[in-house]
Amino acid sequence: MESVTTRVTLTPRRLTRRRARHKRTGRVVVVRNHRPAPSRSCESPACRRAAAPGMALAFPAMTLRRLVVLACAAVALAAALPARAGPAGTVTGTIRLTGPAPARPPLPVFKHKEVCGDGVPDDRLVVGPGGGLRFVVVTIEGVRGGNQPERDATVLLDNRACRFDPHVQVAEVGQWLDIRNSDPILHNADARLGKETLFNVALPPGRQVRKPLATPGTIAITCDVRHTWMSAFVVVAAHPYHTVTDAYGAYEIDRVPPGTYTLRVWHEELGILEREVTVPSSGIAVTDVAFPARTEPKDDGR
Ligand SMILES: [Cu+2]
Repeated sequence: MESVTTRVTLTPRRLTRRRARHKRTGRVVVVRNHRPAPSRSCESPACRRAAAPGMALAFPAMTLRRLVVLACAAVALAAALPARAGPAGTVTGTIRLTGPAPARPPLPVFKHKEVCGDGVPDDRLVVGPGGGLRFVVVTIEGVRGGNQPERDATVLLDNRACRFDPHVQVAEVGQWLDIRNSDPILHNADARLGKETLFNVALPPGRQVRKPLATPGTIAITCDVRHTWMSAFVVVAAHPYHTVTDAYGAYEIDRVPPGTYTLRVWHEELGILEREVTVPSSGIAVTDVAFPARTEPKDDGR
């Protein structure tokens, strides 16, 4: 068979097809290196260098540009993050109620039964497995030189199924409280810090309002639309060393600078307990706390 030589320029995919075809016919194909034509938008010096013949580049010009943008974004993000200076430990443990768990029947509903039903769970004293207490606020007091509060963050208090959700939460000074009504009925949020009324807002269905959290303390919130069973607490801390216990009564506070501090435990009905805790430079300090049993629901006069 006569051999024929042809000079062509092919893309890799077309080259593969052509080679397969001429392998059968015996025709020889001489292929020059294929180089994509420079983009018309390639006008910067860096881009022209990338497209110049003979240059061996690891990334196309557009990828380089994206890498530069990503690097700048990473530098800006690192500058925005709070400093994590020095060693830090973790404080963990369980908050329990001693003795048998008291019976807490659902709170009776007097209004809007078509939405709320005949009763709602009593979140004011929730005892889990092993006596673990839910909705206990745990804070570490006396940390000097630690992280500052994370300002401008937002926490949410929802009105859902005729309850405030969550029943207890912690925020930090300088943050915002969003209050939303996800129910198809009117609610209200009457917020008090001690004897001072912070705000009192009506919440028609679907409405959401935002309030500043400017002062440390425990904010008690109720619904004045004759929903006497509704209550919530927002504890505003002046530092980031806080948490709320889960359904097992467990808690964990991490990134605490080493030192000896006061572990403060607050429950809306059981009161306040304090323990000394020594945080190591790394690792975990375990501190369990137990409240004495109390069987009678709190009489809040409502
Ligand atoms: Cu309500």
